[in-house]
Parts: sequence; structure tokens; C-alpha cells
Amino acid sequence: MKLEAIEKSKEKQWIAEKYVNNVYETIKQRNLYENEFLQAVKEILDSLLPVLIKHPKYMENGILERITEPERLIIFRVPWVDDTGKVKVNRGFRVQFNSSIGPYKGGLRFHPTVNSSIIKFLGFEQIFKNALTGMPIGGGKGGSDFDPKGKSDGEIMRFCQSFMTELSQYIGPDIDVPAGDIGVGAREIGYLFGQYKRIRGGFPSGVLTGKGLGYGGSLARREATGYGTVYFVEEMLNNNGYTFNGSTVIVSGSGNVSIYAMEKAMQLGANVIACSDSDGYVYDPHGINLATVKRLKEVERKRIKEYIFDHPHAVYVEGCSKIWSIPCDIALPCATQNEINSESAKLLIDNGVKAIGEGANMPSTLEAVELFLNSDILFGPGKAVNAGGVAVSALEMSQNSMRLSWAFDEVDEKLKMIMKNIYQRSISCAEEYGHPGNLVVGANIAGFITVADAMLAHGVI
Ligand code: NDP
Ligand code: 2IT
Repeated sequence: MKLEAIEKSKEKQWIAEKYVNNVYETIKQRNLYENEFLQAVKEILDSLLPVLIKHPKYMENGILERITEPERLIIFRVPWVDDTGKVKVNRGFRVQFNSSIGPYKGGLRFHPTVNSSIIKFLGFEQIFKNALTGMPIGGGKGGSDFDPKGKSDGEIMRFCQSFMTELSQYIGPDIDVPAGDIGVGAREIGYLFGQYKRIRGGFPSGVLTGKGLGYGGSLARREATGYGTVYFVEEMLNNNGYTFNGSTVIVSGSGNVSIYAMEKAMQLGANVIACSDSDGYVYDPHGINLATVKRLKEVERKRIKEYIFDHPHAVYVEGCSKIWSIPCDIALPCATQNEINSESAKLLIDNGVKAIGEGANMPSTLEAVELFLNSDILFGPGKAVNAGGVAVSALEMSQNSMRLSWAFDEVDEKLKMIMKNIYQRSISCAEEYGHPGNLVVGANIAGFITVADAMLAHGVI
């Protein structure tokens, strides 16, 4: 490159960096103490630099300022009565973050740690994830600080009914379509749907996804996030000369995503040796017995600790983060945000891990991601890897609109294709924008361009 051209390119880089820093400082001031939201924003903004340098139109129309500010954040009181007759109050949330490419779409999380920072980080990530699926869905997320653990079925139902009584004003099949996330599975979706239907009348099947199969749910939605995670990682492995077959795998969590990631990894010939819950992890050198995990978690709603009663050769260790100290070829964090910090990342790398696939949303801290990207391991970021869940949710919406239901294999085949496409789009975007192999940059830019172009087309709204 000639000296003049080098100077010009340095200047472009400097302008973009200054712009991104200014935007980030404003967001920081406006969202003080919302650490998870700021973490998600920082990761995306930093990775967008190459596209801003190449296409200054994305700096000239306030796209970054608009895309980082939710279209709407709804916060509401959720009063309910427990089994002893005592009145309880929780806080409900729904963030309608971006509807440029379709109705708001994203899960509901019931967990005591839920607050506006958590909901906004999840809603923000969802914008880009949903765009990556290639389906016409915008970004949203919601939930409550309600803790479902230890609650009776009646308490869960009354809470869901109260939550939906308020939420029903803001959602609808063409407006905003919630689904599950941590603490919200088929049982909760059933109660939420029942209450929405009762309030609105008719049979509004498209208002929620993850529904039961008997009333408008899609086959393979239950499996979709976990299976999709493994499909994405298998694609990433195959493109680099590896495979699940014969690999040793660790999957954190033992909820919806984790169980079906383990199932598909096992089907592909992997040996899954450990999984966890928020109390601790089990290590089973013979390979985790999935039937036991399913019974404990899906049926009996018990702690993972009890696994060793059926499998006395397995080891239970108190403290879930220590799971990452076990040597493995492939690590699939499928529990929650920031479950892998820099210390755990170093352990994984030093112990020879070949690939990380984020089944959970933002399970690695910024420092951990940096360590992964600077090592020679393969790293698949959450918004690409776990997009299979929301993709099949969008397929559930399509089936509801058409008033038909596809066979399991048909949905599963579509899911496979979608995950392959997400990998290919992300990897080619990374290449095109000068960061070959970096799926963080590739996925963020690919999702961003789709949404930003729609925002440009709609004018300043
Ligand atoms: P579940 O509620 O089914 O399972 C969550 C699992 O993670 C449980 O084993 C739980 O343990 C553990 N966990 C939850 N919170 C914590 C915590 N603070 N510390 C340690 N462990 C924790 O949720 P999902 O499987 O649906 O969700 C898991 C992750 O995947 C989340 O990040 C979610 O956002 C993401 N995701 C989910 C999708 C879906 O379709 N469900 C789609 C895409 C992403 P315990 O039972 O002890 O709380
Ligand atoms: O994080 C996620 O993508 C989900 N919890 C699934 C959202 C959905 O609408 O299926």
C-alpha cells in the first residue's frame, strides 16, 4: 500500500473508533450499573468497527444510537397468592428492543437474578441472533424475578396467570411473541397461553412459542436449542478437521438446552462426561446417563446431586464453575451468563480444549472471549450457536399461520440447514471484514447488516 493510502485507512479507523467510543460512553451514562447490558453492547460495538470503516453509512444515520436503545421497556407489578394465602409481589419485564425485520421475538426468564440489565442484555443479543436465523423476527425478551424453585404447581399457575394478565396488553401474534428461557418451559408456557386465550378469546395460537404439541406447538422445538448448538459446533469442527465422534465433551447446566445438547452430542458419538446445576456438577467417566438426568430434571425437578444415588461410580462436586477444570475436547456452556470467567477459560485452554460452543446466552465474560479468540481453539459465540431455539420458534409461528404441523424430521432438517447457514454466513462475513475465523466478528456483523439495512429503509424512527 502507498503511504497516502495507509494514512487514509488509519484515518478511517480512527474516525470509526472515536465514534464507537463516543456512542459507548453515552450508553454507559444512560445505563449506569447495568453491567450485563453494557457487556453485551461493548462486545457488539467493538466487533462492528470493520463494517463501520467499510460502510460509513452505518455511522451517518444514528444506527448505533438507535439500535442500542430499546423501542420500549415495560415493567410491571405481578401480585399473586401463595399456598398459605400470603400475598407475594414480583416484578415483570418485557423489552421490545427492535422490530425492524419482524415482530418482537424472544423468551421469558423466571429467575431471582432477573432485572432490567439482564432483560436488556438478552433482548439486545436477541436482535442479532434472530436476524442471523434468516427468519423475519425482531428482538425482544422478558421475564420476572420470580423464583420457580420449590413452588407448587398451583403457585406456578397463579403466578403465570397474574404475569400474563398484565403482559397480554402488549403482545400478540403479529406484535410480540414470547417463548421460554431459564425457568420457563412447557408447563409455564401452557399456563401463560391459557390465560392469554381466556383474556383475548378465540384461539390465538401464534402468540407464544414452545407450546405443547396438542395445542399448536412444533415438534422439535423442545430439542431445537440443544440440537442446534451441536449442529453448529459439528459444522465448525468439520470445517477444521475435527468431529464430535470420539470426542470428550462437557456440557454445563442440566436444563432444556443442556439436556438436548448432550443428547445430540451422544448421538454423534461423543462421550459426555459432566453436567451441572447451580449447586454443583457431576462427573461420570463412563459417560453421563441421560435417562437419569431427564428423570431428575424434567420429571422430578430435583437437584443434579441426586445423580450419584443411581450411579455411585460418578462424582458430585459442590460449586458449578469448577466443571471447567475437567479436561475435555469440546466445552458447551449451556447454563447462564458469565459462567466462564478468565480463570476457567485459562483452565480449559491449558487442558487442551479444541472447541467451545456457547449454548447459553453470553456464558463467557469479555475477558474469557478474548482469551479464546487469542488461542488457537475454535470459538462459537452464543448468538450464532444457540439460535436454533428461536429459529424453530419462528417455524412454529409459520406452522400456526398455515394451520398445519410438520413432522419431526422435517423441522429437524430445516434446523440443520439453518445452523449450517448461520455458520457459513458468519465465517464468510468474518473473512470479508478482515478477521478470518473470528465467529464473534462474523456473527455480529452478519446480524447487524440485516437489521441496519431495514432500519435505513424505514427512515429515522
Ligand atoms: P433451564 O431453566 O431449562 O435450565 C437452566 C440450567 O442452568 C439449569 O441447570 C440451572 O440450574 C442452570 N442455571 C441457571 N441459572 C444459573 C446460575 N445463575 N448459575 C448456575 N447455573 C444456573 O434454562 P434453559 O436450558 O432454557 O437455558 C439455559 C441457557 O440457554 C440460558 O442462558 C438461556 O438464555 C439460553 N437459551 C435458551 C434457549 C431456549 O430455547 N430455552 C434458547 C437460546 C438460549 P438450577 O436448576 O440449579 O437453577
Ligand atoms: O434466548 C433465546 O433465543 C430463547 N430463549 C428462545 C427464544 C424464542 O423465542 O424461542
